[in-house]
Amino acid sequence: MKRLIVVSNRVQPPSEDEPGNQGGLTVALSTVLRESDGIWFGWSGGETESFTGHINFQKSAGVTTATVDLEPQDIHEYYDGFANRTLWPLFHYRVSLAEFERGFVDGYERVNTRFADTLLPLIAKDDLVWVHDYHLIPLGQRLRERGVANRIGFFLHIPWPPMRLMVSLPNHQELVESLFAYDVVGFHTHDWLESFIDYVRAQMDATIGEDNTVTWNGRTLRAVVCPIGIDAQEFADTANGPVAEAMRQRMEESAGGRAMIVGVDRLDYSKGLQERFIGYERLLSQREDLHEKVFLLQIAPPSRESVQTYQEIRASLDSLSGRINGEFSSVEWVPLRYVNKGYPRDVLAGVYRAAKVGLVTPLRDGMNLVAKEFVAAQDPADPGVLVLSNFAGAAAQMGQAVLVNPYSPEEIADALGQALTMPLAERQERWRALMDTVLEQDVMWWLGQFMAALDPDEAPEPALSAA
Ligand code: GDG
Repeated sequence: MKRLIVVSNRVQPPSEDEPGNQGGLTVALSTVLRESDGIWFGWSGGETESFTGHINFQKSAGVTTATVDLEPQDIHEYYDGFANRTLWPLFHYRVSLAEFERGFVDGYERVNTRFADTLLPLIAKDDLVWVHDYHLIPLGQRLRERGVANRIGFFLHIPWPPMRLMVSLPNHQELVESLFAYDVVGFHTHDWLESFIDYVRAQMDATIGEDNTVTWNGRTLRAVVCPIGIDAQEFADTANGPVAEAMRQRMEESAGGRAMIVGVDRLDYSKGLQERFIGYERLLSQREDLHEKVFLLQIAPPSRESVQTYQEIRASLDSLSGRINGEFSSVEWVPLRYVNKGYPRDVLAGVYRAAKVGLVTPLRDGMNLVAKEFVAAQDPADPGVLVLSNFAGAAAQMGQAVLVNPYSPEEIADALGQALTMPLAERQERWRALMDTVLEQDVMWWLGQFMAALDPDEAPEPALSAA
């Protein structure tokens, strides 16, 4: 087995103390890193006055991590700046929220170069290198410039925008050209892959060969569709476990016989929270019969709080939730419970299980793991209903959910009405089909698909078009 080097902006090592409380990605990557004696490299999240390239090695639950601190200016320009204020909004189709500043580009290039210089001595001849996400698009090219001839793969966790949006990025060409340093470039869905292919065909005159191999300027990459999953069996077990069960009971008691609709999202404008609240408000206006009988629990831990657009969306949600509760609450009923904090995964599993409806309505999402977690946590005998945005990558695999246009308050209200009254047999039928997919195309499946494309010598390559 070849050694794997994973590179991502932040490193999320497995925890020895709380093995049940880590995300599927951590579990999956850790398995391969442990088995291949690999390294997980990235930013520590910490600051240093002056970048030295000092690597902090640690071993956690058998996984070696290697992290570096960054300068405040790096964090401002690379992370808060180009990654989160330019690429994130643009790649989520929100050009008007994207900020284009040369200083951000400089910081992004600088940090990617620093990552490459620091990582270079750690790479041995046969290592496989796997770079993750929009923070690090140019890293492969920086490594090639330093003589790295290893197989290098890149996986994008967020959407790839349509070509006509992509060209609004002043340095779009340079950024996309740098992807040709990779051997494999992975996307969650055919839609994102097609947008990428449209771009390279129209803007770069690249040649598209069989199996989405793309050749430009003498370099060939292979674009693959590889939808990420969760550790579904483990999550289902967690939802059946004691912590989740205690939480489910607490929720049931506090619901007092009312049907719970649940949303769980990082507080981010891509998740469609404002539109969701307005859709729920529409339901309450239209359906007086549901008053006192339902409530929406929205868990939304704050994220990227130093970015202004995130402060604005938080303020807007504070005001919307106040408006909804002000208008509809009674002395005994609060229709919207809006919570700005996070909970441990096993507690979350109990919350999902207590819910009659999972409301997942991002305006754009690369995949969306909450949709899959909600399904995995349900009780097969009495499963809740998933209401899912058409514009989440997950919709490509989860057609048995009640699919909605997340921009339409009417569609959200109608879907909630349908979900709340769906007969048991239909709920079971839809859930079984969703659960089969979530179990089959889980996070280890995703990892196996990508690794097979990255290292075709090692494993016979399975079909990559299952989604
Ligand atoms: C990016 C892409 C893609 C949320 N609140 C709590 C909590 N969470 C966990 C959820 C879920 C994860 O965070 C969020 O994952 P998503 O996939 O929904 O969204 P992003 O963070 O935007 O992730 C996305 C993903 O990368 C993977 O490729 O699917 O499209 O945007 O696991 O459960 N976890 C805990 N407490 C919380 O309160 N423990």
